[in-house]
Amino acid sequence: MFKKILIANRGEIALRVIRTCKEMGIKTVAVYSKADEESLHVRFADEAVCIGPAPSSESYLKMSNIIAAAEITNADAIHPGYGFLSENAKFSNLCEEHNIKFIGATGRMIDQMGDKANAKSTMIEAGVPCVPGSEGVITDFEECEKVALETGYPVMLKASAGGGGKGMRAVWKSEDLKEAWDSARQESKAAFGNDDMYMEKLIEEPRHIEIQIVGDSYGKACHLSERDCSVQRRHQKLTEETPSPFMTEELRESMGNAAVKAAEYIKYEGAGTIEFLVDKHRNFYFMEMNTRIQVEHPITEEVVNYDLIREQILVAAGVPISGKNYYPQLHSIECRINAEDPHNNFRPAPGKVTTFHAPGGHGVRMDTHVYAGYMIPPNYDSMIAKLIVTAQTREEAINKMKRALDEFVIEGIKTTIPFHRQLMEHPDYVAGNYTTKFMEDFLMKP
Ligand code: MV4
Repeated sequence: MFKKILIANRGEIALRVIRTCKEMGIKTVAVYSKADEESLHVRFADEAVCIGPAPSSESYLKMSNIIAAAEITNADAIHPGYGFLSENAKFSNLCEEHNIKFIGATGRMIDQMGDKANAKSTMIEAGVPCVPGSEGVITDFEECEKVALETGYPVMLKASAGGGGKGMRAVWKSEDLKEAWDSARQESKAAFGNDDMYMEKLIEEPRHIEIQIVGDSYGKACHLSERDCSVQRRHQKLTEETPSPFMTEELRESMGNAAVKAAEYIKYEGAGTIEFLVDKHRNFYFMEMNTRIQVEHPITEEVVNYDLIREQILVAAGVPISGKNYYPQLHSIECRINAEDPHNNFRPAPGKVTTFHAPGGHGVRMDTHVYAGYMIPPNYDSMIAKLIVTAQTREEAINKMKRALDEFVIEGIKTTIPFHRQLMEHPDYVAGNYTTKFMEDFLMKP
């Protein structure tokens, strides 16, 4: 078992990993930028190393500085959290070259699943349902036209290097295809240095339902059921829940088995998520695979009573998984609290937190690094807390979330608390009747 783990991340996820390490008797090393000198993960860790100035490119993305920090503190493993270098193949390989265990996917696996067209071809081989469309990457516009006719409009053009909606275009009629093809490739080239495109039949008003999986180093994988992440704004998840209000036991079995089949086919090791699009007829299709722990992992932990960070560490240390699957025994909802102003188009609102009163009580979990007097740096992601509530039923969970949000006092900056409070009263949300289109029609009341 590892003696010392360096956490190559910041904020709430760094605290999350440090907490589980402490429970496992594993020493911890925090890395921090100059802007994070006063951040909690620095204080909670056994050791802390400053790896550079505020900009991420000079600190949390600076591979050489992170490896150096691991070397001088003699860490035998690195946990990357999510974001930053968590899905960077070069960094995963660099850790391996330095004999430091990367608690995540291998560089080869990251490359294989990060190339979306390749990931899809792999899933087709594995027998996982995929959206009909092109066989891999489209070479030129002539083929693009041909595939669109074969697929049938509307179609979705997607960047193979993409993710999160960049380089993606919905095309409803053939006369719009050329402009979409050119602009999507241009956007993808600019964002990822790669303009490989693939095409799919457009799934109208889909739900985003993802399956948590864990694979061990003996070729075994299991699933821990679903998370419904359909409430998104500009491809940013705002709130997630499990079980999905759209799920049936039969659909959960089919999606869970497909996710385990995919994980075992690629011999996936560690925690991962298979994202699916689900249409109104409850057909599900592979969308993307994430080879990291995700922001929303706590709702799964709460309903199946399982520590996913602990499992990541055990699997990385060569411990086999039990092999059984996990099904929700409760209902859990997560609200992402961002330093943004929901009354002003969710624009970022960094600054100093003067008051921070976190909610508590039965079934309330608060994953945050923020405290009264903390200065929210403008350099990083705007998420400052995850409020997670868990109850016997969805109705009780929604009531608990309303009560917890009413208790939650943050002064000195604007936050998305008012948005979440209104969401919990929105009739379609309360009815569980929402898709990825939901936020397009959501209007904040003053
Ligand atoms: C789709 C789709 C409809 N049909 N693919 C958005 C980013 C990336 N995760 C893939 N996405 C989509 N792919 C087909 N064939 C609709 C979306 C989509 C979406 C998916 C999940 C969550 C939110 C979304 C918001 C807009 C579009």
